[in-house]
Amino acid sequence: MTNVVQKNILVLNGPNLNMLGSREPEIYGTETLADIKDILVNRASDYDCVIDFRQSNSEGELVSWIQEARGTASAIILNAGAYTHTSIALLDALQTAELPVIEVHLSNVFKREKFRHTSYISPAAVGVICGFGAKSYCLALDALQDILS
Ligand code: DHK
Repeated sequence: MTNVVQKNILVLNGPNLNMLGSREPEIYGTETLADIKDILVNRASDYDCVIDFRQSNSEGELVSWIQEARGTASAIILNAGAYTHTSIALLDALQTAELPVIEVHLSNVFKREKFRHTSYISPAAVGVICGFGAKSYCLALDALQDILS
């Protein structure tokens, strides 16, 4: 008998990502956050994964969700939006979570303004995926299959 262990993947989205679809579509694409959730949930059905997909504009709420993930989630996929470039609080929370973290961005931040080239959260991440639009999230989920197996 095979023992299938289901993995809970917490997918966190930071500020302004609730505006996807209408927000600077030439940079972020035309898919909404709901579209991205659907794509990811669909992809997760190929794996033994459950997706818990959330968005907040509040740094504190994101910190609380990361704290709660310890002991309940198997891994975190995080697009921290602009907090990527500012938040020591998110870095501290991620380092305490003791979970594999994949940092994702829709856009290629390295092709953009210099302030987007710095990430405060990368030191807590296994890896960073950026520039592939909604597919960045799928690539993160793919990467986690190897990490979690
Ligand atoms: C999303 C944001 O909201 C920006 O603040 C980041 C990131 C880039 C993204 O590409 O998904 O700089």
